[in-house]
Amino acid sequence: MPFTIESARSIFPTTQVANVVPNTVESFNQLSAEDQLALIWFAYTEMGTNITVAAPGATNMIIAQGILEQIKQMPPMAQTQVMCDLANRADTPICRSYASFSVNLKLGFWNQLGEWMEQGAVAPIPQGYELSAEAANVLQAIRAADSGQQITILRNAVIGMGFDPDAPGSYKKLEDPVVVPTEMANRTSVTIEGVNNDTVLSYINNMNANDFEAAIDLFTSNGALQPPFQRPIVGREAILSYMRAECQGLKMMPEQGVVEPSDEGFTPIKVTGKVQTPWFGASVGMNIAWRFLLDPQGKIFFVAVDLLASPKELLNLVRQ
Ligand code: 45D
Repeated sequence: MPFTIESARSIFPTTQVANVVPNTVESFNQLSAEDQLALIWFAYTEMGTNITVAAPGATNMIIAQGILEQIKQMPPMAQTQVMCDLANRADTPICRSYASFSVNLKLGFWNQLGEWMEQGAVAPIPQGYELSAEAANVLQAIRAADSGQQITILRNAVIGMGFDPDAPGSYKKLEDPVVVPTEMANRTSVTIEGVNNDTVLSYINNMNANDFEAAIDLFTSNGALQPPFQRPIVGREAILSYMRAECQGLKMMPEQGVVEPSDEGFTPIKVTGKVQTPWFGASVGMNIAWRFLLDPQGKIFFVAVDLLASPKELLNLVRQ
């Protein structure tokens, strides 16, 4: 076999990804908890002027409701302490529960706290809070990023909070409710300039229909999916649970692509376009590349999803 998962990761090596995301999150994580909370507050409220957050209906907020109510009943100082604990990854019962939340539940949790902070029901960021010089730099980096990069920075900052007793990400995550795939009659089908490969088209169409079982059937049994800035997730079962947790309600709008000649039967295909998350709907279109490697049977051996450095990258379909 000419490829391993590791070597497949570097197909289409000229693809420029948004390194501003991991770099900014890394600097963010060095800041004090107070700076982190204030910075996210500023970034979030600034973005709020042109973005409407719509929490995905499928998120099981019930699981977080008890903790949210508990926080709401606390005196303001204690509320601030809970939020600082989350940012500090302190070992507290609330921080442990938070770590067990799914990504969507973590976002929904903070979204609720944010609303309450705005209404004054939960301690707000003190008026006139002055960011440290380092934090001001991080905020500046967020302002300079495009909206798709901004929401990815916010998301990655939020999912790293809380206390995971073992290695990061090792906590068994509570699962989001499974959504029913879109009925056949109501499904959409995409066209991609330069690509009419059935596997690629079915992948996108099934993902847009939340039909993860059908999407997973397109992978080889040891196939892998690599999300932006992450290691590949290997094997159908692992990919399926990832999709159930993180792909509900995504809208994928591929635009163009290129099919490379095969190498011992393995075909590299790059597709670029936009993806919308249910959290922000049509107000944020993320610039995305999919780098597929299909095996000789036309199954997905590997697909990387990249958040692109700039819109210009949408046109980078150069051959390897
Ligand atoms: O600390 O083909 C306050 C895959 C202040 C799958 C706050 C994919 C205090 C395969 C404001 C209250 C999934 C990889 C905090 C494709 C404080 C595939 C609150 C790609 C924290 C295409 C902050 C999918 C809040 C992609 C509420 C690229 C922040 C999906 C909320 C990307 C932030 C989705 C939110 C993204 C961020 C979603 C809701 C980036 C959501 C981001």
